Amino acid sequence: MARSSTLNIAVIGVGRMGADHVRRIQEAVSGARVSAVVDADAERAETVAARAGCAAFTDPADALAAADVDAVLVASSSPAHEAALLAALAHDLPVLCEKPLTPDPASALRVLEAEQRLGRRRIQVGFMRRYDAEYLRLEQLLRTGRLGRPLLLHHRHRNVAAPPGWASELLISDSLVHEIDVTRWLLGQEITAVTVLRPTPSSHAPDGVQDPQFVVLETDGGVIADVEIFVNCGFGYQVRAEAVCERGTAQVGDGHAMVTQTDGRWGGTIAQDYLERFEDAYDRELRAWVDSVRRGTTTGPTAWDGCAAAAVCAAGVRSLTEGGRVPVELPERPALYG
Ligand code: ISE
Repeated sequence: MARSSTLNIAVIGVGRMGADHVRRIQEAVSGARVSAVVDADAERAETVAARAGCAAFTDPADALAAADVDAVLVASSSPAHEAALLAALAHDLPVLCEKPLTPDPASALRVLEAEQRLGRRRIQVGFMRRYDAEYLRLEQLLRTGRLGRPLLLHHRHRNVAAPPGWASELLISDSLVHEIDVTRWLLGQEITAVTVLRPTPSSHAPDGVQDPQFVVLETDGGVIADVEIFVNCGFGYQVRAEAVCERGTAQVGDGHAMVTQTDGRWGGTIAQDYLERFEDAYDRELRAWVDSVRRGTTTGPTAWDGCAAAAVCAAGVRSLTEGGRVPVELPERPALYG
């Protein structure tokens, strides 16, 4: 599409994340507008559409057939991603799809194959840590080689409380999936095996939910990455990473934007959720996506990145349920993804 014209976006799924993206497109992104919103909950779709001044649909197919849709943002629940992605590809529309690409490797592969049949990249996956200023700095530093070869990564990923009904597997496929992507991206390596260790669950975790989990990822470059994933920690939203390299270490995510000292104490505040902690990263991600689509290209994390992450998640879920170290069954990387 011509750079000067406004990009018309259909947002599929307007729960918490999707509604925030609608607001973001209206308030923080130039060169784009929301032309349609879709949600299985008609009332919710109508409410968000009224605020955005656009059309409301309950069926993605109807929205994608509309004349004023140039691009699609998928923010529905992950089991609904495959249908939405295949529909967008059938219309040859660029898509930004929230993570995970799909909930399992088989459906991720079907999406990957559909994009390959199109012969060009149309999908960007919402691995938004890659747009966070601190993570970007860490990636750039590692790339310069100044710290030498990376040996270990330590990740911490804590949420205040998981949504009701959150199962143990979702800690892997919905939360840990970020660290899986960050590890691949920071190192430029593939993850080859996963071990999930199960400490005694927190008494604040719902009955039967394994929270926290301690995960060990092994890469084909010989790096070990560990991840504490704790989604009912109660006190704040924290996402941190430390790279240990041959000549030094680098750490991001401490969130010490401001430290106050008064009355014999020092301290700061801890963000309470990801929309707050990663607000700038989401803005940067959306702007980058809109800019690339308006230039007629697709950049950012690919469907292959989504597919590789799905393979690692599947190994993680097997390790969680069966115990032990599980090798990752990674399909061959198709030529389209370089
Ligand atoms: C959520 O979907 C996210 O993407 C957050 O970054 C993550 O911290 C949270 O655990 C997920 O549920």
